[in-house]
Amino acid sequence: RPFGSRGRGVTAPTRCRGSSVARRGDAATRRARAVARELAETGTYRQTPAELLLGARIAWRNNPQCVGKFYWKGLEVRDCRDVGVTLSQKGDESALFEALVDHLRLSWNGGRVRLLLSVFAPSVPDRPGPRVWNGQLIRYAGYRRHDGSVLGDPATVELTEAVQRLGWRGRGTEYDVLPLVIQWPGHEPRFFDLPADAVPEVRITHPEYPWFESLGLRWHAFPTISDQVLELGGLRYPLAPFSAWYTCTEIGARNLSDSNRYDKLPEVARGMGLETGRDRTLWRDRALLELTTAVLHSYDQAGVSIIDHHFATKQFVRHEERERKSGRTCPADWSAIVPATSGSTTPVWQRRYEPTRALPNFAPQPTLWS
Ligand code: NRG
Repeated sequence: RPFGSRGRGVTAPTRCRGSSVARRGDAATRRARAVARELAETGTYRQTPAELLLGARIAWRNNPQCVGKFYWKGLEVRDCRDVGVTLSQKGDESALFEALVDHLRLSWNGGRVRLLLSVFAPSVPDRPGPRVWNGQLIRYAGYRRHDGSVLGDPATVELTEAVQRLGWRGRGTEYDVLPLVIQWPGHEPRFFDLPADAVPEVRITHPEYPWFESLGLRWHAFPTISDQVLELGGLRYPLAPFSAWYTCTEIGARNLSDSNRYDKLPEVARGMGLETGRDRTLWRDRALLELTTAVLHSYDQAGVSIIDHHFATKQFVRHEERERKSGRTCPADWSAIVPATSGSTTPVWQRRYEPTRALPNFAPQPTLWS
């Protein structure tokens, strides 16, 4: 492991281990009784590391939005439940920040991106758990200009403005990484700039078009969803950031190309010499394909884990089969599973899914800043 996860202060996170022994009915009954007792006495209970690990994996398996669930048993969990928790109601934001930075370094893993979830303090009676404002730990700022256009990522304009109201000032480039805003509900938020080594990025080049590099496109190496609450065993963990690798279409066929995101297709098409005056030349489709090709190529060249949508959807179908053999259904939202481009060429296109809501799971929660 290139980066240590331990040794920073008294509340160093520990890793959960899988339970190798199947629990017998009587052990489960004893555990249920102990939980009931703890609940009656304290209004909450503390899950064991094994419960946390298995619960988090099942929460991922239950999530209908994710095409990558084939790997649910490979999820690693960092137990950060005691990080930043202080005797006073107001917890320590700096300790949370350090642990979040560690999460990024561990997930990055030198380019071999890890499937990693860090679980912070749950909400307990009289003390809601900590939150971060950011939808992902690494995201680019979006600055609204006077003429209504946006510099950077239009998806983060409101968050960027909220962070600016806290006193943050970005450099004003197209790819300014937003600071992390950490808040214990009921207390003032604090913001922290991420250190550069925790924000690995990939510059986008094309395998055949040398001019592509001069477009100056880039993206962060992997996503880390940080605004969803983990609902597990009746407890709520409002800060449980989750990292895994990207599918190339998320970046090439959405983040950099959506007309309400970076909107780069016109520039790519111009570089390719396409006629952009008429839809019927299919310039958007052709530019979209080359942009996605460039994303895949660049991540591969940089040695950063990424998967293509054909492989991802084949694995998803294998996951469905495995679930069926285990006697389970596979909750899924068709519109999230079918990739943003070439949908009909993938095996999920012909299939139908039910986005059944099962627990444990990850769920959106209201933003703290608007
Ligand atoms: N489309 C978003 C990320 C959503 C989740 N995708 C993942 N999750 N791959 C984006 O940033 O483009 N994951 O945990 O790997």
